[in-house]
Formats: sequence, C-alpha cells, structure tokens
Amino acid sequence: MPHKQTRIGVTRRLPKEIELRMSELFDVTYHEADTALDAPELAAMMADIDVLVPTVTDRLDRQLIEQAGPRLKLIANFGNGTDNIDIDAAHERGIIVSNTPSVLTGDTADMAMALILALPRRLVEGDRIMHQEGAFTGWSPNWMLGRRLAGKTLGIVGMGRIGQAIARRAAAFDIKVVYHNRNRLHPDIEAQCGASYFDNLDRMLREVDIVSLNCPHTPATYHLLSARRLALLQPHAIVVNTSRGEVIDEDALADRLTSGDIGGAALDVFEREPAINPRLRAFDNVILLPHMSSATMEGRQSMGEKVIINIQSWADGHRP
Ligand code: 8YV
Repeated sequence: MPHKQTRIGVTRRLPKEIELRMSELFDVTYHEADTALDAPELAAMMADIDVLVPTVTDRLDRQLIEQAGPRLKLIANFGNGTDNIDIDAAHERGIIVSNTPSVLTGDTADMAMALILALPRRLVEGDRIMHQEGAFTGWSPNWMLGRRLAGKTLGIVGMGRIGQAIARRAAAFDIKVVYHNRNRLHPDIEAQCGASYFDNLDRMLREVDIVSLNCPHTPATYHLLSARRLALLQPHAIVVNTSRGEVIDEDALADRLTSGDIGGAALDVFEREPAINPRLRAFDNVILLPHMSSATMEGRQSMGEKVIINIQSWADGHRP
C-alpha cells in the first residue's frame, strides 16, 4: 500500500519528531488531547484506519477488536508489553500486532537497578526528610540506617532481555544473581549474566534478599507473587516491580507490609493502573513510581522510530 495512503490513528501524543515524521510519511490522525481514550473513542478511531498506534493505556479487548472497521490490518503498539491487546482476537480478524522490544531494555533495567539501590539505602525517605524544614537536626550514628547491597542475593523472575540487563548491572554491585524463567538460558548467556537458574520459583523466593519482577503479564503470571508466595520470602526481603502490576497480588503485599513481614517494595506498575491501592501509600519502606521505567527521551524516540519501521514494513508487504 502506498505509504501516503496508509491511514493511521495514533491514540496518544508522541515525541514531536516522531509525529512530524509520521505525518510526512502517512495519513495520520492524532488524538489531540493527551488523555487515555475510552472504549467508544477507541472504536471511533478504529472505524476507518489501516493502522492503529496504541499505547499501554489503551485496552484493546476482543469486543473492541471485533467491531473494528474492515480496513484495520495492523496494530503497531508503541510499547514492549502487549498485554493491553487481545492478540488472539486480532489474529482471528486478520490483524497483525507489532511492538517495540529491545529499545527500552537498558532504560528499564537502569530503573530497576535504581530501585534496587534506592529502597535498601532509604534514598526516597532521606530526600523526603530534607524537603521538610527542620526535619534534619544533624548526623548521628544510628540515623537512617539501611541495608548493604554487596553480598546480597537478587532473584530475577523472568530472564528475558530486561532481566538479563539487570543481572549484568547487579554484578557490578557485587550482588549474587539467581533467576527463574520458563526456560533455562543457554549456559553462555548464564555465564555472561553471572546468574544461576532455579527451576522452582518457590525455592528461589525462600533464598533471596531482593526479588525483581521482569516477566510479562500473561494468564500464567497473573498474581504470580500471590499471598502464598509472598509468605515464602524472608522478612527482610524486598520486591521490585518494573514489569506489570498484575504480577503481584497487591492486597496480599499490603497485608505483609502491614504485618511487617516483608522488607519493603518498590513499584513502578500497579494492578489497577492508574489507580493505586491506597494502602500502599502508608509505608515508608514502599517506593511508588508512575510507570516511568522506560521514560527517557532517547527511549521514546527509539520506540517511535521502531513503530514507523513496523508500519513501513507492513505497508511494503512484509511482516513487521
Ligand atoms: C511503555 C511499558 O512506556 O513498553 C512497555 O511494555 O510498560 C512501558 O515502559 C508503555 O508500554 C508505552 O505504551
């Protein structure tokens, strides 16, 4: 299909350079207000376009996909995770779904590592104190004591690109890395990451000081960190989640924080995003971030470029 005749609907505002380039190449409709579209608004946008460019804030369920206009042939997701899209329903309608993996690996791993450092060293708590006039009255030996990272064990759940990038970073802090994944990695990659495999997640959880969640959200990983599994953790262990909120049973986590049976949690994603379980706000040993692990200017630019390449490949008759 000639690129200029390819009609595209973009649900959110993207980096300016990406919007300009898309408009040069294709026939693009933007949702001008940068707000999440509801189902009727998405249906309206999907009525007469060839390609939809959604983001994590668009829930493209079966019902919506089934009522899409006949032109829709590609959903070019601006993002890595595709759990917001019913891929089976799309395929049944002959719609291809593409995403933007790789380009946000390093940024997401950096943020996970930042949280792995920040929580045990009480970085956010310290900053909050300094923002209050008069709260810091001077140094003392027992003031703001955290936990040392070197020698601790990090358990990575989901050892894809991001999990591996976290493992490589953790090694520089003398952290021992173990991982659980559906499939064991090739021994060469395990060696590169300095990570040892646990085929049994429960056994791994009992041994770690830090858990980092890096698996996708699928029916199999929904509430993977359930009340039962959270209870396997050592009472000082911390949980870092930069994957998807649904992987943790948030209420069960709040229960453990309330009883003091867990060391803390650093969460960038939430079960009912953008809503946050209000119980999580009550704890000093909880860091809450607004889904910003991949939020770098460079990353967003690369994601946009990848979306454009995916659309071009499709329009040229290839499979993105
Ligand atoms: C993105 C993400 O910002 O790509 C993902 O899976 O979770 C985020 O880092 C978001 O998806 C954009 O749609």
